[in-house]
Amino acid sequence: MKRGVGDLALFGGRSAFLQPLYVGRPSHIDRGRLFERLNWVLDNQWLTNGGPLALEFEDRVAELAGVRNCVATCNATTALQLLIQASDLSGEVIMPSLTFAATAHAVRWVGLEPVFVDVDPATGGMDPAAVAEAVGPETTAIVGVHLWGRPCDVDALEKVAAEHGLPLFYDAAHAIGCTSRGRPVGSFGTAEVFSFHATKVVNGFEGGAIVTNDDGLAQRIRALHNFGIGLTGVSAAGGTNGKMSEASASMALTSLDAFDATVRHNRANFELYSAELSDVPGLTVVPHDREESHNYQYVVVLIDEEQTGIRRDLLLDVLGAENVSAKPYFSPPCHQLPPYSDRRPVTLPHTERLAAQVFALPTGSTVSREDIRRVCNVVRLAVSRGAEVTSRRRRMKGEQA
Ligand code: T4K
Repeated sequence: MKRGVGDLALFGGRSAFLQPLYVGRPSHIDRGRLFERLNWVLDNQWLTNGGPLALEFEDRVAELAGVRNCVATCNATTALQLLIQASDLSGEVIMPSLTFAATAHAVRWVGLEPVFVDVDPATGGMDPAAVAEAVGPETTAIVGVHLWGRPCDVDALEKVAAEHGLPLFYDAAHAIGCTSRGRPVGSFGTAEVFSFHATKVVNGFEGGAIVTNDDGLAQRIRALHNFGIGLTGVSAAGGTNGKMSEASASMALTSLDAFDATVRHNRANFELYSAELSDVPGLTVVPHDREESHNYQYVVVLIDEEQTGIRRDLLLDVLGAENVSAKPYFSPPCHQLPPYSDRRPVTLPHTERLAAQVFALPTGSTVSREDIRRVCNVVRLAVSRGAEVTSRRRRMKGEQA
């Protein structure tokens, strides 16, 4: 237990953790079941190209999302590209800037232009009023992001999209198993995209999926993710190789088997973090709607520098010295990142404020209650003595210079 600022590892104390504690550590996996599936794949001698395990995974994800179609892919970035390519679009795509760069890069990679809009300061979700304002003659689609697994204002976005006759897609990379008014994420808009990257609550080493009730769209995506084979319509679009392998499907199915247990663990972690940090002035553990289902895969915290006297990045340095790898998801926001920052500058005040305040703390099934108590001990100490930590750090830097 650290009691004074001098105990912090940044100032010479002993690190709270011998081994690094990561955000995004892959969750526990039933190795017996995984190896059983991999053995089956090897016996079956069908390793990719729409293999039986990838198809089984697609059925299970479609059911979870409450839709008719799921196409599993090698990752979510490719899934977003496939979705846009299969929709035969050109022009500008309205999206939030407060997201992982992949959302914007996927759009740009297929020759469209991301147009960034601000978020609702209370939720971090894309602001539907800002979307309505941004629609112009070049707008070809809207992409919402269920940031940190918190669903967007889906009804309001649906309305804006319908008014302007635009397709509405969701980047649901964080949001498998989450609901909005009891309806599962995956069933909103024209189509949604999940990520099954190693760091996600369901992981296929790498992996992604597009889910939709649009049968024609699903058919085109299925063809495009296999070099365009079987396409007659938009065959000019060619195709790519975006398939999920049977090795990934083995992992993804085994991870999906553990989904409920992983979420229970994540939820208990989230509640412990909230209890430990709720009375620290200037810190907010971003809450989840208790009426809805949530996967709790990110524990997201906001820090108010004015109230605490310590900047988010200095707090991350404090944690880093303790061997705790907290992550500023997502900072800088996309509009401040190359190649987008080279364009005409835009100002998105709520996005910029949240991006300066946000960080994610380690969670997942490998993070124990004792780990969380130790992380919270450091966070409480550094934040409650924020001004002292800041001035000591400045002195230290001055002495080193
Ligand atoms: N849209 C959104 C909104 C997204 O957040 C993402 C991805 C995408 C689209 C695209 O999905 P994919 O194409 O990836 O399917 C990580 C992930 O690589 C990325 O998938 C994820 N979002 C993003 C939020 O997080 P980084 O740059 O933070 O990765 P990295 O290597 O720093 O690892 C993150 C943490 O996880 C570290 O603390 C280390 C730990 N880790 C990582 C890996 C790979 C492990 O402990 N074990 C591992 O195997 O992007």
